[in-house]
Amino acid sequence: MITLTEPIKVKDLKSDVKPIWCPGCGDFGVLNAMLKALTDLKLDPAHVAIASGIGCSGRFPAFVNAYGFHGVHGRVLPLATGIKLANPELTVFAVGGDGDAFSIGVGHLPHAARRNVDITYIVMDNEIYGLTKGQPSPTSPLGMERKASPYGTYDIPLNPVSMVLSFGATFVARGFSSQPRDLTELIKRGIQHPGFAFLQVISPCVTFYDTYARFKDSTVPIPEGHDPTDRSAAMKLALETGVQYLGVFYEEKRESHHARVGQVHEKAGSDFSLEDLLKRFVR
Ligand SMILES: Cc1ncc(C[n+]2csc(CCOP(=O)(O)OP(=O)(O)O)c2C)c(N)n1
Ligand code: SF4
Ligand SMILES: [Mg+2]
Repeated sequence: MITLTEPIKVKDLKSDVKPIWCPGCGDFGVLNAMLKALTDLKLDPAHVAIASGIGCSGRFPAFVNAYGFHGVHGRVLPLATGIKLANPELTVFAVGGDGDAFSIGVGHLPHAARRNVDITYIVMDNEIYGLTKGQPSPTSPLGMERKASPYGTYDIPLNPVSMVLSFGATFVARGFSSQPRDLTELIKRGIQHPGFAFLQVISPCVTFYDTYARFKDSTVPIPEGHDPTDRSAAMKLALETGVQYLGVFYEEKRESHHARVGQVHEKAGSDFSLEDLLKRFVR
């Protein structure tokens, strides 16, 4: 984490590109919380990189005055992993939507988690495909009736938090875009976590599936006394169906992916040559 000696203001971190999200979109709350987290931690924007997939949420990097890469649909995690490996000094974010993360891109999630890639992954979960006008996503609730599912959806939704816990992620949290102060703190903890920090952020799509009222009534803070180093206790909270808990479910310190990769390269030393490796395996 490379920081500035002088404070930096939120306005300095806003790019000249103005968000074109619909007024009231939850993604505004996530962007504001992210900008506040970056300023609170005095992160040097010249050492911050934000990668994204495709979707309304995928537009995110364009609005921040830092390095950004709007990648292709579902490939944000390989992209962010590559950025971190190439330059471990950077603070790296992966951002995107529930479709990007849990549908087309879901194959990358277990591997980023088990590798403990030192990035903060923020999934703006609106339980729908916003950009493509409201098709059901893997987190849409059973029976959701919208224009693209007029008779109701018939598949049960994925549970992102329990899924990522089972993949061995070392930091797992859930926030809500309409609780900016708590969300800022979660993002700061994710940045400071030296490994894969996964944040599911409830971020309603006011245009195609307005869930503000539902989540206002069904979200509660994680109970005081929860031990975030206990993965089974975290799993129990994640599997709760009556309410949606907000806060840090789980946190564990474990060596990061780039640290281990660095050690292997050091061990291989001058014997390591990509050319030799290719000769051995490519005929
Ligand atoms: C390979 C590929 N398949 C399909 C699409 C069409 N597409 C664009 S965004 C999107 C879904 C976005 O949903 P989500 O990730 O939840 O983001 P949101 O818009 O809700 O923020 C799809 C299917 C695409 N761009 N590329
Ligand atoms: S369509 Fe939905 S997700 Fe996309 S900008 Fe509008 S409110 Fe946000
Ligand atoms: Mg979505």
